[in-house]
Amino acid sequence: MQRLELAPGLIWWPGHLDRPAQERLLAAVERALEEAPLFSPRMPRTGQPFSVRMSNFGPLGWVADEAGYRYQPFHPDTRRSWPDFPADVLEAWHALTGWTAPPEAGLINWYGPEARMGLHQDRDEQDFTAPVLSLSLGDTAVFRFGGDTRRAPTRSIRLASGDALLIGGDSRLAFHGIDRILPGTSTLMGQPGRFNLTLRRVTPP
Ligand code: MD3
Ligand code: FE
Repeated sequence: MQRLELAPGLIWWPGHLDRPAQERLLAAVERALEEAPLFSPRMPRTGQPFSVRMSNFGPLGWVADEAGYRYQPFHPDTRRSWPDFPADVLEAWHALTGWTAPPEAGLINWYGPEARMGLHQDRDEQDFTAPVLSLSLGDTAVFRFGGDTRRAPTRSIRLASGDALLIGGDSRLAFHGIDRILPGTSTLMGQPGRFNLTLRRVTPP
């Protein structure tokens, strides 16, 4: 399969998951969401909700509210532990990262037709030596990435259903975001929208 290095440490596998694997992963995500429903994260200070809705699996989940951005072991609304990682997710992590330790956090992002994610850095983890792995399901997204400062030039690629993206090394602190999704570009779900799963280590080695 094609493996493209978009920048040092930023590796893209278009179509890593075939259609049956996408269907299995989608079913696992839907099962997790019955236990841990999508919540609306809010901007610290303002309390303004994100357009992206979220949930998590794994021991730790990323949450955002007036108190700030953080990882915590329970759902912000139900207060229950996050669901376990599906076996397929752990398998993709080990196969693509080569990391021995399993992921600790599995953020589930849901993009409706109007959702977007502004340019940001991922820096709420205590360990930046471990990579981040992203898996996309459903409608194609316009993904933008740049450098370590907000002003650095950016490039865009389209992330389609089944694509995997590994972010590590010199790209780990790159600014990135989702400009928009392209509703109706995938037949995986019966409705427009996109799931992105990001798998991360959070605590120091
Ligand atoms: C580049 N999610 O959850 S995944 C996020 O498609 C996030 O939902 C986007 O950015 C999404 O924080 C992009 C790809 C990704 C994830 C982490 C990165 C790209 C990254 C960290 C550093 C640089
Ligand atoms: Fe991010």
